[in-house]
Amino acid sequence: MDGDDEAVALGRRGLTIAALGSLLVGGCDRVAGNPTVQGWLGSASRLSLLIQHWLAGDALAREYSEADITGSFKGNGTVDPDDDDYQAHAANGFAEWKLQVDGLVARPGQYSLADLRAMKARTQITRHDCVEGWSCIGKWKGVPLAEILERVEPKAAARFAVFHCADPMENGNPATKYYESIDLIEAVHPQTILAYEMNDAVLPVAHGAPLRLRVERQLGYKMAKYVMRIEFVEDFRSIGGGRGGYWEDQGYAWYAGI
Ligand SMILES: Nc1nc2c(c(=O)[nH]1)N[C@H]1C(S)=C(S)[C@@H](COP(=O)(O)O)O[C@H]1N2
Ligand SMILES: [Mo]
Repeated sequence: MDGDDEAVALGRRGLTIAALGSLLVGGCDRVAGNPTVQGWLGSASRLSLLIQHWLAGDALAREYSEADITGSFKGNGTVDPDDDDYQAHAANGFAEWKLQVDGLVARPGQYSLADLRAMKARTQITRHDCVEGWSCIGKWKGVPLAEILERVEPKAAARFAVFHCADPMENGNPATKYYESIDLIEAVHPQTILAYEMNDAVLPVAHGAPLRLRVERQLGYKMAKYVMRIEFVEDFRSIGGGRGGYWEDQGYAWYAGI
């Protein structure tokens, strides 16, 4: 682990893991009285989501040691996006690439890889479980998604983060690009990161370069590779097939908790 990984404070504005924990203990009154939390969790339904998530078993996914890392981590699904824009960025080492963050946020932003690398980083060695029945252990380094939320400030109506990816899933057809979504509670979980490194090297194209999501308590298909844009929304019914993700639209569960 990196030195600065230890205390994953959820930001300058004071929303820390400890604060989230005390919300559970302290109950609704404390939330209602806390204007920082109110901005994100402004409604009773969001608070109940928070409580459900944090009470649903172990809060952190297991982390492993260097010795456990799988020798050749399988690349699955798309391993080289069939998209001209993406290929141009890849040819250029993603030097001109920027992550777009927009939707229901107070301050939409665009972040280069250098910008993301300058933010707080987290490193974690975790097991990736694909719904197909295989698992690999890998080491990931990236920026906690909570850091991005701190910067863009989701509005009270925002409930989900939607990850728009570069890769078309059917014959280069841009209407079939991979996408995924998680709720804001999962978004601020300390192990939810946007990874730009894998096993101490720059994230390879096969594994989602330049940036891929890690959501360590859920199955592999939630972990969007080739993330180009994060959109904050109130609901995802108008996106893609309306079920919150490419595989969800084919019938997989939206909540893929392990
Ligand atoms: N953009 C995008 N993200 C994706 C996929 C994909 O095809 N495209 N496949 C998903 C599935 S099913 C799995 S198991 C993992 C595979 O990640 P890996 O290639 O690093 O093993 O990525 C997930 N994220
Ligand atoms: Mo998967």
